[in-house]
Amino acid sequence: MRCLIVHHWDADGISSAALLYLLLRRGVFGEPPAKITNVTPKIGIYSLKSLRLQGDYDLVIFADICFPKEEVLRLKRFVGAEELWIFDHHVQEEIQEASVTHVNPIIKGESREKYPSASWLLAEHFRNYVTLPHCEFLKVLGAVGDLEGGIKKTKAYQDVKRFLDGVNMSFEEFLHVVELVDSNYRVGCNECVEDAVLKLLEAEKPQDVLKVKEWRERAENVRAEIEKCVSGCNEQQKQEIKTASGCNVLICELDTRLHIISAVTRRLAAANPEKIVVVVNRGFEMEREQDSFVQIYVRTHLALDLTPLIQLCRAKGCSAGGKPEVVGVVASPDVGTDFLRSLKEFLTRNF
Ligand SMILES: [Mn+2]
Repeated sequence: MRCLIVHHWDADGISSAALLYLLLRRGVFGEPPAKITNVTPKIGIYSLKSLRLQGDYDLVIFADICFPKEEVLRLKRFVGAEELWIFDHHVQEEIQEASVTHVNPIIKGESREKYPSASWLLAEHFRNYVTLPHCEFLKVLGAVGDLEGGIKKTKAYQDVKRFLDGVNMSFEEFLHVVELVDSNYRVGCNECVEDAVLKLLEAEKPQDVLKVKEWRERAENVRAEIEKCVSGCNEQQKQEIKTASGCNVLICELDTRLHIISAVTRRLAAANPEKIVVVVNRGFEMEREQDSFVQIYVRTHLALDLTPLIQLCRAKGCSAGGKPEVVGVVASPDVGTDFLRSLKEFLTRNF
């Protein structure tokens, strides 16, 4: 049996892929595979087109990422797989097809506190089959990766706390572990992300991650660039608009080659909890193509549901995804400027 894992590039995607290796090797999906490969789409581009695939597989598993039904089925046919599984917790349409199993309790109405990450979902889904300390580490790493400090407000935090006490690590130190794992995608390196899954399989406890020298160096550069962008936003002339119901929308423009828009948006939203924060990055370039894609992130601490934005973005030909409190968009250069205007109008009218 040969298995292909397609995973998101962030700490949750990486942890989920590593968890899948452990589960597969323990025979959770039938006889342990003779070959397991993991791939992530081109960082920042939510499209299957950007996957570099070779060879045939019997089983494909998606972790912490999903695509429209047609693309998922095309991939399955392309690699000749008989079976495909999806484990995700983002807001998406359910794929109902023979030989496709879509596991996403969030779209079935389950509470997001119960499933804060894809890693958590995997660990819970297979809890009766596998219990290893290593699984617990990966489960917690994905969840803290996705929610950071926000996890303290969820019920899941009890488990996180118990785990951290057990390995004798503070929450702040563990955030540093997340930062090191995330640095692999933030520098825009696909190979680094894919390799990080294998490195995590060797790291049995969080302290082992802190010793990985390349990750420490990457994280150092990333941290400096995030600080530069956040202070740049604070110094920029304030671009604010007001929505129909009186919310303030704060808009900030970045120019960075690193994939830090989500981190910068998170920081600005935390500093402006009464606003909807929109961050735009035009500095992000594809490696070969010269065209600049426009990345946009919207995040708010107001208890709003931003997911209707996803539909708007897709209708305008952009790729988009997210959760009620955060939506990420990639717009191709030709729709970039127009799209931004539509986005502002949409926010003004609907929030
Ligand atoms: Mn996730």
